[in-house]
Amino acid sequence: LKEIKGVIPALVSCFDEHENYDEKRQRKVTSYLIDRGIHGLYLTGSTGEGFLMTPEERKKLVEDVIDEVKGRVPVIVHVGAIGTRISADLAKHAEAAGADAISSVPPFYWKFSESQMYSYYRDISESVNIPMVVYNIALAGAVGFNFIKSLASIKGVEGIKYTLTSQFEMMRIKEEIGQDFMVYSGADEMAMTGLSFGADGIIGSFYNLIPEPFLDIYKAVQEGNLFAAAEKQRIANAIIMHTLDRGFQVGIKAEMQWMGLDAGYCREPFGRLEPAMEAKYKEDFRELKKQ
Ligand code: NAY
Repeated sequence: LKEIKGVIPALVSCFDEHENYDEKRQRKVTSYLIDRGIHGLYLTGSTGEGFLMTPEERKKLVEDVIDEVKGRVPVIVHVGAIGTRISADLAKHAEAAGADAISSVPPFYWKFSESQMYSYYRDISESVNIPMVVYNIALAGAVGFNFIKSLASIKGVEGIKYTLTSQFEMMRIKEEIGQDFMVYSGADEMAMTGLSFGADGIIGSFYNLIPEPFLDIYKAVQEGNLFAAAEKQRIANAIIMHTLDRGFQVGIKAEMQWMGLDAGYCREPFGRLEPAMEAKYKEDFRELKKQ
């Protein structure tokens, strides 16, 4: 897992106007992002609308993307589902398809106990020989520091994607679990501070849309140039805030289209951009992009 670092888009999943998975668009978006210099890809996560896809669709997307990537960048596959059996099956498939790592949110909805969540990560990790990245996000019920520590003792659990605003924990994870335990910062609007607090990489939605300022931020933080990194973050955040107003899943795909990259549409119930607001939204985006 130590090789996977830097700017990693949580890749959008491409659907056509009838919500069918669209391989052609998916391959195009994949190669386009690699050409723009991103360092890895994270598939079928929150941005990738993974929970709105069937396991078969998830597997097909994973195969297509890995085939398109052709080893140019590492690929992490999010295999999270409520049930261990489904996740382990997705994990085994990801490994066979050539993924470099898997990742998962904890099982959610029924408020599973820590011991149940522990068995979930243990059983999935045991089913494969590639590393697991725990995905800590409030949407699935965030887990606390002590439990992260206990998950880190499972063979195969080698990192965490930390999508919470309590960034001081990233530093603590590195200090108490070990510098080799990989930390990926998951809040795009705090990429700069996440990296400054010791994250090895950033995984998020907006690296599909505007990877450039984040590639600059990553480089600037590595060089210790925090003021330059903060300035790039400020510019990126104006676009993030503008997009969050409309719901980022729909907003990002619309904006990608305006930049000449057709990533298709979202699955329902995310909906579409309302035609009445489209012109103003587009104009504001163009202005922000000029910065
Ligand atoms: C994934 O799996 O798609 C992600 O890593 C997405 C992480 C995103 N967080 C949430 C809550 O969805 O990229 C962030 C987020 O869109 C961004 O920080 C804007 O708030």
